[in-house]
Amino acid sequence: MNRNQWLGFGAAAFGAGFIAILALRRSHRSGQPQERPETLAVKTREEENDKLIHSLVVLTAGTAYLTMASGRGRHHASDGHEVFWVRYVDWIITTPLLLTGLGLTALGTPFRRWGLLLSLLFTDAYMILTGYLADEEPRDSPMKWTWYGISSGAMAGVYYMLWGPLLEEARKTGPEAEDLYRRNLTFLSAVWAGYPVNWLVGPEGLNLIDEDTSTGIYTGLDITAKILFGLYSLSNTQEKSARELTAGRVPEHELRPSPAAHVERWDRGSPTEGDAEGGRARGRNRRA
Ligand code: RET
Repeated sequence: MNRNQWLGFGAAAFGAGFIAILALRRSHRSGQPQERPETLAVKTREEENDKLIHSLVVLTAGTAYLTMASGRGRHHASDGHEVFWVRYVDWIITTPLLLTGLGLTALGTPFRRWGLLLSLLFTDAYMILTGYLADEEPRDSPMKWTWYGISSGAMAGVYYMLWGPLLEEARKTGPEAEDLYRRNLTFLSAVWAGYPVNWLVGPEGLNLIDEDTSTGIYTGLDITAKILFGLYSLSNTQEKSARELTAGRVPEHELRPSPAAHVERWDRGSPTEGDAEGGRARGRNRRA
């Protein structure tokens, strides 16, 4: 297939993926404990988050593919090569959304380590921006490799935060959250690693593979990182929610539609009640 056929295929796949993600329901799952009609009528907060995040990701990517397939979303850099800038716009929107979903799986609530979550999203956006700057450089310029190195360093930072402090937080959230986080993280880490490799061997980098092949690989990676990952992550969350709802372990304020409003507070404890660590531990327990 040539480049334009791949792009058209991508646009169609994202259209279908968008519908598939919106249509995925807990009730259709077989081999799960039988749910009562009351629990089938509601969603958990996590299910709602996952469905919204993954449908926005797929919608964004589908728009980028349609733009590219219709011959737009690209321009000529200073040495005349084509830059598909819309890819970077797509990635700078979708990758932070994907990491927010993963981060929420680990933390349960963003308030626990919001600085960490923000740093993760910033480092990720920085990785995409510097990758774009690498693509803008003339193909024989040493600055291309400088930006590529900086972007790869940022990617290492993203992996460090995901496999270090966030995995630790998932452990504290509970065994089910840790299991879900580990599975989603493994999937995501494996697929994301393909992007800098495709860039490196493609026309942007060492030019070992041609434009058509490279576009085909990006299409496959994008479908896997967004549609397949979205369906995988959402169905994992739905299974976890089904177990929790059947066991009556979901508090009212976590249900959607929510019967009661709930304000999350960060309780550090008063100075007379002990040290800062004590306050933090109490905050954690109250949430769990
Ligand atoms: C670039 C080239 C410069 C070096 C690095 C890169 C990494 C890109 C990544 C993109 C991920 C995109 C995803 C999109 C789908 O939602 C910019 C290719 C490190 C990791 C997951």
